[in-house]
Amino acid sequence: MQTKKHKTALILVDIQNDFCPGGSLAVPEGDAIVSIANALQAKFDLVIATQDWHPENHMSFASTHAGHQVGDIIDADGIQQVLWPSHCIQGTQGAKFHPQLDVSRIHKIIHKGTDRYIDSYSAFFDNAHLRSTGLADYLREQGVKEIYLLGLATDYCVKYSCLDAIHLGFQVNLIRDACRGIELQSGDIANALAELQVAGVKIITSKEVVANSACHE
Ligand code: VGL
Ligand code: ZN
Repeated sequence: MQTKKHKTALILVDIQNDFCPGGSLAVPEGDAIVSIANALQAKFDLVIATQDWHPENHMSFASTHAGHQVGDIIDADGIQQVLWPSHCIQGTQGAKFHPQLDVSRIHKIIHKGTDRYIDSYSAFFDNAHLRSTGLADYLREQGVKEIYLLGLATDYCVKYSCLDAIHLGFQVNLIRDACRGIELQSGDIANALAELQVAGVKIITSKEVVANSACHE
């Protein structure tokens, strides 16, 4: 019998209504990843999902800042902050997981962006790296050394989650075809993938996940 080298976790990033078509910060084809997310869950020891989970009047909302528009970039204590439409407000329909997402295998949900005064793209830390969400400790307690990420959006939350995970010492895989990006500027998705690869993230496809898991069975 083959023993597994280490535990693997799948992290489902922000598969929420507001990031899907019809939502307030809709990512093009955001809902196209849901069936892949569902199909892959059983291949992993652990499944974790994140939710962008903002209070009303969050600092990342353009509506919070008089005289500002969606897409403006402001300086927030030395950190550049893009201003977004209001999205993923705690407890609202827009903050819920996409209705077709299989939530029955999710072991833990991580909420982020809960502090009104600071944004949090990463699943691990706020944008100033002041506060941890507890995800890294949870993964280590569970014996997870390697993580796989998919979800929304490639050029924001997926990207910053991957970068933090690399710096925390995890082996990191991004499942490319199971992510979609916002592409505020054309080229943002390609640039994010290139930057992640240079940082040490393995860019893979869902087919490879399925093929590799078949070898271990
Ligand atoms: C996200 C913009 C604002 C994301 C969250 O999930 O990528 N993007 N809040
Ligand atoms: Zn947000």
